[in-house]
Amino acid sequence: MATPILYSGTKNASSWAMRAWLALREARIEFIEEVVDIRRPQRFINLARIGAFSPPAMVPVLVDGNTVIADSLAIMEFANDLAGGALLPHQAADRARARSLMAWQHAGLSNICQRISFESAFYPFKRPLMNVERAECRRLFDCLERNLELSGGPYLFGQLSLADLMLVPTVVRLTRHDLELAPWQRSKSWTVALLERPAVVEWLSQADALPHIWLDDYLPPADARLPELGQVTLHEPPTISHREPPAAEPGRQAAGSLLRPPFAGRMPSPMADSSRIRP
Ligand SMILES: N[C@@H](CCC(=O)N[C@@H](CS)C(=O)NCC(=O)O)C(=O)O
Repeated sequence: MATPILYSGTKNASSWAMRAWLALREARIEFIEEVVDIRRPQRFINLARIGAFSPPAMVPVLVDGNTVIADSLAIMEFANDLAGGALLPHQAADRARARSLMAWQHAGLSNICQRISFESAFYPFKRPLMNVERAECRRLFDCLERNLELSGGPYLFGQLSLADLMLVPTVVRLTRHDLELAPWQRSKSWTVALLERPAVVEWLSQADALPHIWLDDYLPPADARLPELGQVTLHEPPTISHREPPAAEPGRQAAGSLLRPPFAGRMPSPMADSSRIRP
């Protein structure tokens, strides 16, 4: 039988492809990897080629003989099936909990991933996480910590599962933005265990070697407050001020401009489409 082909994505841009790729690797399934360059401008023609055999015209896509699997979650489930179910918990209730976490991530993880692009994990400098992002991280890590407490670790359901793999790109985003994990010691060890897995190391080392993909919406609005984690509570009011920015002086940028110290003059112009979905 022919070896399946995974049409994957640019490694510092495609968190979706990373999940499918990791699941296939961890399930020890042999596959041919075809990296589809999703950077502009070649993005459009390359995705149109994918559209010739996969209606969503997106990556990842796994082609196994006549079977076209056009979604990262479906590829992950397929990998688990081929591995005899080794990548999901054995108990039905645990499997349902694992799939709940996977669905949460697949649906955007309460905006964490829309706000913090995968591309930004590879930038040479990082903006501080905003208050609202830290609050969402607290919600996520409180939940992960409870899972790890229940399972005893080292992974969310004891052994490595699709739920862990699904969250790897988020772990990369957040740890590389220096999220302080001290309040969640079990989760801290869990992130270390995930980031040390050979498949994760292999993907990230290739991603780190690629040219950065600058997105124009990385920086926060100029008037957003960026408080310390200690100031965050789950019930605090929204932190983004809605006051009107002062009018610009003649010949200068308005206060609402995204380019402001400390980044002013240091950001190359954006090269990629920042409007796409990014969990
Ligand atoms: N739900 C899909 C989403 C895949 C996706 O959005 N892939 C991006 C690359 S990371 C893409 O191909 N985007 C093409 C486009 O937006 O036109 C999955 O999980 O596989």
